[in-house]
Amino acid sequence: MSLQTQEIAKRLADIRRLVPGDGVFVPLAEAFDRAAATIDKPMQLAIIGKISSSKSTLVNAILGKEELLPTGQKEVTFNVCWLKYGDPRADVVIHHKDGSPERRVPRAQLDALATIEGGNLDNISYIEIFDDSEILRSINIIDTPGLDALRNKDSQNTLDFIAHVRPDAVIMLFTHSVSDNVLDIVRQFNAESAFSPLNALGVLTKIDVLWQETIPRVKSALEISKKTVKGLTRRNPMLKKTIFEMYPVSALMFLATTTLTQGMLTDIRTAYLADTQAFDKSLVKVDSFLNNEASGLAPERRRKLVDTLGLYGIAVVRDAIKADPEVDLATVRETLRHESGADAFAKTLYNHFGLRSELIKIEGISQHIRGAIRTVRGRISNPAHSALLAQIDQRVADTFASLAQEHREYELLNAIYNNEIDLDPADAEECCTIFGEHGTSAPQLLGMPSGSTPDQMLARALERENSWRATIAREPDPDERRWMTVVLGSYTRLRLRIQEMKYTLQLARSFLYNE
Ligand SMILES: Nc1nc2c(ncn2[C@@H]2O[C@H](COP(=O)(O)OP(=O)(O)O)[C@@H](O)[C@H]2O)c(=O)[nH]1
Ligand SMILES: [Mg+2]
Repeated sequence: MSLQTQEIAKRLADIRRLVPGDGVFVPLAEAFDRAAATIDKPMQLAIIGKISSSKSTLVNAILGKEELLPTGQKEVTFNVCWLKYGDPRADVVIHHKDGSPERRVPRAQLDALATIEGGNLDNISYIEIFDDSEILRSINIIDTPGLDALRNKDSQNTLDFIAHVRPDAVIMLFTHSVSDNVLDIVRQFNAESAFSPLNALGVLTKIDVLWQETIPRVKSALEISKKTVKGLTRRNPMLKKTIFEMYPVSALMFLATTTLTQGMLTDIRTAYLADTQAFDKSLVKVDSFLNNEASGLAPERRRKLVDTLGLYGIAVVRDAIKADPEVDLATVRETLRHESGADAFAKTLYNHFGLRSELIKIEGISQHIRGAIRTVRGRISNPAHSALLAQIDQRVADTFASLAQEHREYELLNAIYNNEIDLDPADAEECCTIFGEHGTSAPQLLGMPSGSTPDQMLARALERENSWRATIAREPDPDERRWMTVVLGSYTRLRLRIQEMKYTLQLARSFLYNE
């Protein structure tokens, strides 16, 4: 927990003491108690979408673990899995709906869930799984079974769980055949909670399948799917209000950047060089690839390639081999990563979500408490209660005011990404940089090479401050001045932080090295 968050936690605890625990104040007391219980926990990120929309595969790919979450149609996949930071060798914990004690079982036994639970799968509320991937330190990932009208029970399970946990953020998965069904879900989520571009990302999944279905295949899956995304957002304006951006991703290929082996790369090279024409032709359909005897590969190896990469993944690897027959595994993995759409998606996941996980969480807490204040206000009839509530309201506002700058940055970024504000490209780029989209070290925020000295950085920050101040002074349009002031505020805050760090560094040097 950062110092800022600790400070907020302390202040909220102080305000909580003012809130009576009974009568009309109960919802507010509950909101404060909930805040106290969650503020030091990692951000909770839920993955939602229809069944088989690639949710579990995407989570495995993000974590770089082939089999962490079961995929396909195994029984486990019909349950909510809550991924937390911990020892990957630890038992998984099965939590029950009826209050019966939780059950710990070795992770390897998860596939036999029905047997473990004596067939009573309906009684499972969620399954806790531990892993040591770095991202889980700040973000817990909640993989849900999927929201489908056809599987009403599991959908209800997901909704109940989400209502209970109130995730701070979501990734919503869409397949290219986006049905009204998914949009209904989005609508439902929007009504029930506070998802907005600030805490929700969209993913158009299985773009490799989209490529497979598009004839002739002259464009890459990314190019084809970018069009699909555009069409989708144009036809469904509410998507824009609900998610930050929709990223096209093939989770299978993203995962293959972990699972592709040297042996598989060699197999593709062998098969391709054995008969290039037969190989190219076989990429039309999965069956043709599996039946391509000219490849010289045993059938199970062909199967393995399709399962790991999909046809499009194989085509991408083939193209890499075409361009350089000696291409190595690391290069191929990098190409796959790019063509899978993972580069753009992961960048946003880390920069937009990961680095802001505390802010997003605190935003959620702030909204929840403010909502509770409004509820209580609507029920109050006693003037003394009314005065007390006003006092609490003021102190809550003061507490969250320190977040104002970060929040404004966040909103402005959002407006930039959604084209709601028309900046010239250089200004937009500067905003993204100073707001941390390219990394959050001081040199990165300033767009300077690492290794720049504190004095160089101070000079740069000051120069940008002065330049923005002058621009603001010349700007007649108040709307323009508003976003410029946010940028100016960011430079000022950064300059003060660098100064403070420089001073601390000097103290440390003199103490440690007598310099
Ligand atoms: N071709 C292709 N198949 C995928 C992709 N992602 C997942 N799959 C397959 O689709 C099925 C469902 O995936 P899963 O991750 O279990 O979906 P979930 O139900 O949303 O968790 C599995 O058989 C996956 O191997 C993808 O990007 N491309
Ligand atoms: Mg799943």
